[in-house]
Amino acid sequence: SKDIKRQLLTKELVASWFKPRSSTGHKGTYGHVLVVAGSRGMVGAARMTAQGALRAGAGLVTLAVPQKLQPVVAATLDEAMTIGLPETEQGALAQTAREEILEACRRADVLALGPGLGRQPETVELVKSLLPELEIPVVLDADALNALAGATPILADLKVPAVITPHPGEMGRLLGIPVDQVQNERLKIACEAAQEWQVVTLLKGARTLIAVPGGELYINPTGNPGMASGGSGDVLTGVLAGLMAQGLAPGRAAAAAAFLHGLAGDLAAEKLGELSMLAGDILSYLPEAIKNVY
Ligand code: NPW
Ligand code: AMP
Ligand code: MG
Repeated sequence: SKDIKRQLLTKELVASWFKPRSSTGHKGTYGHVLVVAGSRGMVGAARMTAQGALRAGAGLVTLAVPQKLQPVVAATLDEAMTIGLPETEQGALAQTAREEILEACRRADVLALGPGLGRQPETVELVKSLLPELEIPVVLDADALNALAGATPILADLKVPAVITPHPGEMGRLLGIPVDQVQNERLKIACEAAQEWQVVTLLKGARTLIAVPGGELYINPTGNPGMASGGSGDVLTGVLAGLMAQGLAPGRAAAAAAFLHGLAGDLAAEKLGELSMLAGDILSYLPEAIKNVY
């Protein structure tokens, strides 16, 4: 791993990946993100993912949730379209949601899958049977990753570009190793995961790492422990999918998302303090963070 090109992310580097919006651009130009997320008790994860994609500049966002959650997400998210999917008695996605998700994917440019889905066996089976059928790039986070613990060949066999965004706990589950081991060998583990599964691997936590298969290893300097509270990662997943929808390659999209998300967190901490800032404040400061580089 000594020959891997390490790059500390900077404002200038991230800025160089963005091109100005064409003056004649329309919403179709900037891509359509499909977010499949949420379950009873984890509605916020779904909403914050969709809002992250919107704030990152996606042209259209559709949020698909278990059907009983649709009224509440529709009523609280003006800019996103919503879909209600078949659900289990416990309010998580049912296996029969598969065809409807694939149908919605045909109208989208990128799929963000996982935040707040929960770990019910039926939802786990849904995720595992859905992934081999995908035909658009995908961001896998949270319970989509938990569903793949012990089933990582599904990751390696994906026929579409993919980014995984595990926190150290999720990475430990995926690899079947303790969290300490992930933290003690973050660099090696991120690079090996990217290489082995051929997916862009964004390993979260202080100094988030982004390993691109056969390419760069980016190190993110932005962010602060004020971001260590519920929902922060869900926002990141949305931002990342929003950047991919606009045409950034998955590796650059992941690196730019980590940088901008951390910068928004730093601006929020500066104004509100690390203790009181919320994940929703990361969303509120994203425009200012993005204006810094774009
Ligand atoms: P420990 O024990 O705390 O030290 P889980 P989750 C470890 C949804 N959410 N460094 C941690 O370690 C998510 O989207 C919904 C070291 C523990 O072992 C998911 O779907 C919200 N260790 C679902 O909830 C808001 C770290 O990982 C384990 C670490 C569960 O996701 C909240 C915890 O991970 C949430 O986003 C680090 N940096 N980070 C909503 N409002 O709807 C984590 N660990 O069990 O996967 O729990 O991350 O909360
Ligand atoms: P999640 O655990 O999925 O909610 O993701 C948490 C998000 O907050 C990730 O983007 C982390 O990188 C970020 N984060 C958490 N703690 C810190 C920290 N101490 N320093 C910088 N970023 C952090
Ligand atoms: Mg998370």
